[in-house]
Amino acid sequence: MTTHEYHPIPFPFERRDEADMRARAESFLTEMDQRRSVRFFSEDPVPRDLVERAVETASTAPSGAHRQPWTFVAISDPGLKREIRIAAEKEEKESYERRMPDEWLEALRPFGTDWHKPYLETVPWIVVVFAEQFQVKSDGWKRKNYYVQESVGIACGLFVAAVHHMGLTTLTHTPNPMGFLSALLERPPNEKPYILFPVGYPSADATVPGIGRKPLEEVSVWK
Ligand code: IYR
Repeated sequence: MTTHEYHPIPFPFERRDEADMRARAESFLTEMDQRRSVRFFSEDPVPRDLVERAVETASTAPSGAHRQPWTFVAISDPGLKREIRIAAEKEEKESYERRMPDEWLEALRPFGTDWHKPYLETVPWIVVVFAEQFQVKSDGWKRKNYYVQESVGIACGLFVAAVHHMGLTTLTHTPNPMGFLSALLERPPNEKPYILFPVGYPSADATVPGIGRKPLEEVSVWK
């Protein structure tokens, strides 16, 4: 068992004055509040290095025992994107037509979503996030990971923020069930598909639903 020796925070962490903190907090909030989930994507290409930066940002997330239990599979190959669209739509059609209870369909009705996912084929990048349930070494040795759901969820949040910050857009897409992604992307059984992010520019005629966000009073309690 090795120990991680503690050392000083490796950057000049200086206390900012409160005015500076307020300005930074406001400006970050304003920027994040401008993020929208977009379902209509342009086919315009996005350079790979931008997606790489978003993945690296996501991978700064805190994780249980620092296992970083995530794999981001970034797909630009047109044939693979097409296969993903076909497989996702097959599952989604089954879900919308048979698996999802009326209450769920009712909740989604205002958004007008259905089983068609054309953007999966046309968007420049699909990033599929896999959650590593346990580590496996070549000799078959296994080691459990901890707080995998929480860790990967936080990483995905940072990914969404990074994509937005650089001027691109994405959609949190969870085709259900997602097992087909393990097969298509040839991921090992210790990794479970978690979320799929189409990443690109919004199309010129992209629209978003007219929804607002809950105000602070509705999402917080102070004691
Ligand atoms: N996975 C489906 C259904 C869906 C479910 C929820 I909850 C949403 O917020 C949106 C969609 C789909 O992607 O259409």
